[in-house]
Amino acid sequence: MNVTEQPFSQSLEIPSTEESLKHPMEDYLRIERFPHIWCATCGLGTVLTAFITGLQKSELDPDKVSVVSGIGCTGRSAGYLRLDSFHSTHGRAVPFATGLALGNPELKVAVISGDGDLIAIGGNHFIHTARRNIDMTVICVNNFNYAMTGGQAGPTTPLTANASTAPYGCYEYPFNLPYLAESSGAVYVARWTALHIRRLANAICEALLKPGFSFIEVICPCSTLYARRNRLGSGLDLMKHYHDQAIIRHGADTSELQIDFQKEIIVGKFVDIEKPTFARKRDDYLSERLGKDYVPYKGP
Ligand SMILES: Cc1ncc(C[n+]2csc(CCOP(=O)(O)OP(=O)(O)O)c2C)c(N)n1
Ligand SMILES: [Mg+2]
Repeated sequence: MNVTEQPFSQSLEIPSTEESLKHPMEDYLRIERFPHIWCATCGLGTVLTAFITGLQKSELDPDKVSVVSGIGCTGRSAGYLRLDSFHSTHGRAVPFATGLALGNPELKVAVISGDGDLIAIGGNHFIHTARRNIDMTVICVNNFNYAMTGGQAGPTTPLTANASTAPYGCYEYPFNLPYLAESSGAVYVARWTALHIRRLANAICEALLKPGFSFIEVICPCSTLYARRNRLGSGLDLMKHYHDQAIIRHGADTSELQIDFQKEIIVGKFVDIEKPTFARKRDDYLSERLGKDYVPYKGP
């Protein structure tokens, strides 16, 4: 049969209405929870898209991937993913994820949470989990403030930036997160912005496949609080700022990655090293010390 004889829909392969209405990421999303709570031009949607893309690229079995979030706008990410996902308590996403990773070594565990959740209330858990090189990927969405609770200053708010608890501008020194992660022991450290969607997705894929504690900071627009209080326009204006001010510098010295208010943002992959994970180190060490008396834990 030549082309002219084919029925129209067959020759052009037009999908059925049901198929065409299906979102390409629907299988990974809890659509029944939509509409989501995020503001217009917030960057969290693109981060979630990058996460799903990175997960697909990694070819990990979604049944063996678990995502944990803490509290906050970013903390809602886990709940929108159709995976074994957990919305844990404030600051406790990382210890919750540690329990999952150690209890079931077959799982790949990822944490998606905010700067306040991971680095303020959860800061101690963060550094010790990196130190122990627990096998997990931590994605910190850094919008420079506690967005959900009204735009308070947090541990990453840049000097001079306005926040609801810093009406004359922030005068506390912020953390440089890639430096904190590397010096605490992370084996993979990268920073991207919500604009670098493809590079971010690739980094997420790499981090998920990396054994040990991997860390990605994502600089993300908060349009309703951070941008408004600082008169920076909409989330789209912040994306334009990332476009103009982000400089890709792979392998940069993490001690030089401080972010100053509305100044350049160094992005890239900074650390990618090999180091035995907590579980590997424990098993090797105790097998050597105890011989046959030590039975390594293989999971449930
Ligand atoms: C124990 C406890 N303290 C305080 C809060 C209030 N609280 C909810 S979200 C949040 C800040 C979250 O900030 P961040 O992690 O940066 O997330 P964002 O909303 O900016 O994405 C705070 C302080 C809480 N829920 N529980
Ligand atoms: Mg925040």
